[in-house]
Amino acid sequence: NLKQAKSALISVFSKEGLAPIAKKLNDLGITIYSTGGTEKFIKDLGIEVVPVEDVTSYPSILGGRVKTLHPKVFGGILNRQDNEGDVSELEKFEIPQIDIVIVDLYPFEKTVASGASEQDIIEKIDIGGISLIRAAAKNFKDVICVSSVNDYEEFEGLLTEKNGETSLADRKKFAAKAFNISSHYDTAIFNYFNTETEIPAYKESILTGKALRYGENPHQKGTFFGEFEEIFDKLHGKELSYNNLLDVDAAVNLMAEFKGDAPTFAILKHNNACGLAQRDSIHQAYIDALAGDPVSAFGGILISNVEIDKATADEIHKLFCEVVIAPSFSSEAEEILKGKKNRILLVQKETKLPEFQVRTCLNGVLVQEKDNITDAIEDLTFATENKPSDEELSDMIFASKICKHTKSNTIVLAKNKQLLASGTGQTSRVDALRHSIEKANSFKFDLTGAVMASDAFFPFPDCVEIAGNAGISAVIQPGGSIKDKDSIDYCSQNNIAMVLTGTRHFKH
Ligand code: 93A
Repeated sequence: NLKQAKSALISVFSKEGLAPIAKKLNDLGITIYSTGGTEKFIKDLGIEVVPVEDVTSYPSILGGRVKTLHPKVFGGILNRQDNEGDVSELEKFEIPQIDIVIVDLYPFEKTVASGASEQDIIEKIDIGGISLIRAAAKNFKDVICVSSVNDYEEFEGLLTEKNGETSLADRKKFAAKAFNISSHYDTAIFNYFNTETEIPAYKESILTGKALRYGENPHQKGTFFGEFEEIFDKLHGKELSYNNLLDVDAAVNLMAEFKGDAPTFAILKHNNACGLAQRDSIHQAYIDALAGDPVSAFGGILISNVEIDKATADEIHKLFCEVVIAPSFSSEAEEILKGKKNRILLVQKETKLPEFQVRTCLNGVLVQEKDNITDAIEDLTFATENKPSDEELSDMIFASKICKHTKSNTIVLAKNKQLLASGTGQTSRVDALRHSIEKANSFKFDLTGAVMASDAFFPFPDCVEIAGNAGISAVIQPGGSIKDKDSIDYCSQNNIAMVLTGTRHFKH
């Protein structure tokens, strides 16, 4: 793929270093085409040169703004020599083949640096020259592009070495240099224009995701990067929104805690469980989950750990809810739930969920392992003399699982495998507890004999005091505060059982 050059187009702002090149080309019998000032310079060297106007049959116009921008010039550069159509078009339109393009661009950066006026700076935005460079570099299979004075020596060496021939590798290397020049040049122009604005440098996304209707709010754009279909079969309903996806994520992670357990139903809002119950039938589990907070359930995300049957679907159908997730739906249940056009029905497949979590942080990302510890009865330390009953023990584990999947600070109150109330995402644990008690009271739950779970230790005995006054009889918490003893003593004196898990479950 050596190629003998027969013609060259030279258009350079700085004529420095050009003389030996022009002479070399002339010695090799290469025809030189050139623009105004460059043409005069070469002619003055006593070297034969064809004005580009002779090729285009058009004068340089608009004070030089348009001199090489012509199909006869760009056709001569961009034609593919192995393409019959291109070759015959060159003949038809009398376009000369151009094998070498030598350009030195208008000195844009230097002009900006000199403190020139805006008008002078704008005039130094090279249009024709940059186009010549891009065209020649694009067509490196046939054309060699010399785009900088710094490359004259290397180029002259090539000409000497191979008597005007160039290899494909040479041409591709010079094309790479050319795009380096053109990209740098345009970046300098961008930087100049961007001094009064603050547009961040454009970066093309390296990932392709699924554009969502919008992000968290309608004025935010949003995209999902992931394989939704790996985890779910979508049976019905509208497109999932950004918030739906986050709730679905929260729901499947929460329900993973109850995999293989008795029928369990959860209702989530804003990523937190607002209702959750475990019963002998999924129908009853749904009814008792809903009873936990029928107000929050409106527009919620529903998830079951077993198949949803007709009886359950009949109940769910009375509720306005966004998404229903289950490992399967009976055919009758599916029909019933499809009765609302927008309601999203998802069958969760047996896929394993990812082991890592990623989120943005400042100008980077945070990656962490998932919280994979689920508190179990055998891991508990009994802190008080008075031991919890079996019911209290299993309620505490139940509450602790919910706690783990609720935004910190969290307090979860539960009884008889039913979530009574939780305080979610509060800045103090006391607030979380107060909120949960108030909420449970508002739905007329009797807290006597209820259990309390906390996602982190109690720094003071205030929480157990408030809980004790509300009738709570057992407390599960990680422990580890230097003042653990204050909380434990209070429990001992007030006939409250306390167990320690040793594991904190913050969720931010
Ligand atoms: O104003 S331009 O953008 N319009 C053009 O069509 C054009 N073609 C080449 N400037 C153009 N050039 C530039 O002219 C070259 O990049 C080079 O910097 C300069 C050479 O002009 P002259 O040969 O007249 O000194």
